Amino acid sequence: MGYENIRVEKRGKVGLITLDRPKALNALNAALIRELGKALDGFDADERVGCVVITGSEKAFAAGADIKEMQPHDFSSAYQNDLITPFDRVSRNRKPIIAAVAGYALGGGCELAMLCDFIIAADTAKFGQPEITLGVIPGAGGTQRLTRFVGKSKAMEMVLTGRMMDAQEAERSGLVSRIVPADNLIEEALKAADKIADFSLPVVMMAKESVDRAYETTLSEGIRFERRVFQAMFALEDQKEGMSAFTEKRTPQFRNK
Ligand code: CO8
Repeated sequence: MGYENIRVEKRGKVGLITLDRPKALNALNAALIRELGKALDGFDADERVGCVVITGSEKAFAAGADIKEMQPHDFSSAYQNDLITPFDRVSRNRKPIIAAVAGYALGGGCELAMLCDFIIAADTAKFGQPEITLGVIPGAGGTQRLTRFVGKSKAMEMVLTGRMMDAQEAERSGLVSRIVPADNLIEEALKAADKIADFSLPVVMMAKESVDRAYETTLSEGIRFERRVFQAMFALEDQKEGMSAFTEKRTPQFRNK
């Protein structure tokens, strides 16, 4: 499939997706969201890919859902041509996804970044949920995920006023894992992704699944889940290799088994 709204490439074991609608600041229209799902399907099925990076441009990761495309909807058409459910595809990805964010990550753009497993921000990044200024509320998890990331007070202020957060505030609040200079953003995100892709893929996938459980269940159930997964890992060749390599003082060669 050819892509018109994103660029898709492989850098070694990393799948790199670049949102590419520069004239609309990477606004997320239905076609872009479809293409994003298709690209993620491809990387999830490709056993040579161990991690994915989603990025945008210097000016915008994504300035939100495409307002011009949404504007004509009434309730019935918004419901029937549901833009949001296909967006959930990002959170169902089994391999890790890093969001590399420079510039604006607003509305659906902020929600897309939060659907990824972690966010590396350029020092130019700006996060916000400005939907209230358009007469709506966030629709792809903004009121829920932002609140879990930054707490009620800050999330409430951002959702109710539309105020943006800069990269420093986003890091302080726990929304992003770290800040890097804008010029090094892709390099740093790819470096982190490469590191992940060099580990055992089933272990990486189960680590991601286990951390995600923390958002879905009670502490005691999450701990029980983690313990079973930990014990099950002793059936993997990669556990034998990882622990043997440590005792033999050599670098492990994981075979993803
Ligand atoms: N949708 C459509 N077009 C957009 C969007 C957008 N979200 N954002 C920017 N553009 C377009 C502008 O219309 C403009 O196009 P044109 O040149 O044809 O007029 C072009 O991009 C450049 O934008 P600006 O001239 O406005 O650039 P500035 O640097 O002056 O301003 C801003 C940058 C501050 C980012 C400004 O463009 C802006 O406020 N954009 C809208 C931000 C916003 O409100 N986002 C929330 C959208 S609603 C939403 O995301 C709901 C999500 C629901 C679920 C989503 C599931 C996918």
